[in-house]
Amino acid sequence: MGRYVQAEPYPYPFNGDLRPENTALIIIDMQTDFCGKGGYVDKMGYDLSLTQAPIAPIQRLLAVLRPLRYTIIHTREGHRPDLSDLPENKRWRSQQIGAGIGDPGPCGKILVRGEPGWDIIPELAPLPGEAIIDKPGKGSFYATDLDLILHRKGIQNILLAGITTDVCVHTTMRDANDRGYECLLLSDCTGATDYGNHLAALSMVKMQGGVFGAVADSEALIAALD
Ligand code: C5J
Repeated sequence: MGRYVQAEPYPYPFNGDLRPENTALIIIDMQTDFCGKGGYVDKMGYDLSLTQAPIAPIQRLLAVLRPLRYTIIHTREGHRPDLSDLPENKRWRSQQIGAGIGDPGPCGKILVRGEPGWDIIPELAPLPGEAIIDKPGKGSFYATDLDLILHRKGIQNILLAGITTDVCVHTTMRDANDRGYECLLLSDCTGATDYGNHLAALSMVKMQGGVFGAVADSEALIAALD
């Protein structure tokens, strides 16, 4: 028996043990800086429609998962106001592309905690009781208490949504996979600053029999929960 999502390259999860008690949806970095006008990604000149595309699918998924009492976790990439946790090379690179982290912009200081651009967009605002992980890097485990929280909750399966597919979502998925979590990347609930990179990121997961886990769209997940 068991409960499986029709996913690629294998029905997810591998053991059919998909329950609210052992499964978390992690929504990565749905912040104005990554998908809103005047934010970091906008300042870099990328097409915002690509990083905005997952907003509606994530909203629909939350409407299903929240009443079923699945664990929902949100992350935010950002740095302390004194930038003491911002590596010099990360700052320098961002300056080269015209969106210096810590510099003032239309949404406040770019990627700085507490600034308007750093906040999660209102459409996907966390509800009380949903953990928010503040991270200084691309991965959600590095320099955070995410692993501790997941262990305390007994989470085995991680559903991944958010932006960007090829950067923070992938880094988190790879790290989660190494830690033994069974991961599902939700293709329509993620987006990248380049559509080709989004597709490549999905493809990478599916190599070697699912080297980092599996890929499905949110419809397939919702169908499996019915
Ligand atoms: C990036 C992220 N792309 N959230 N951050 O710098 O993927």
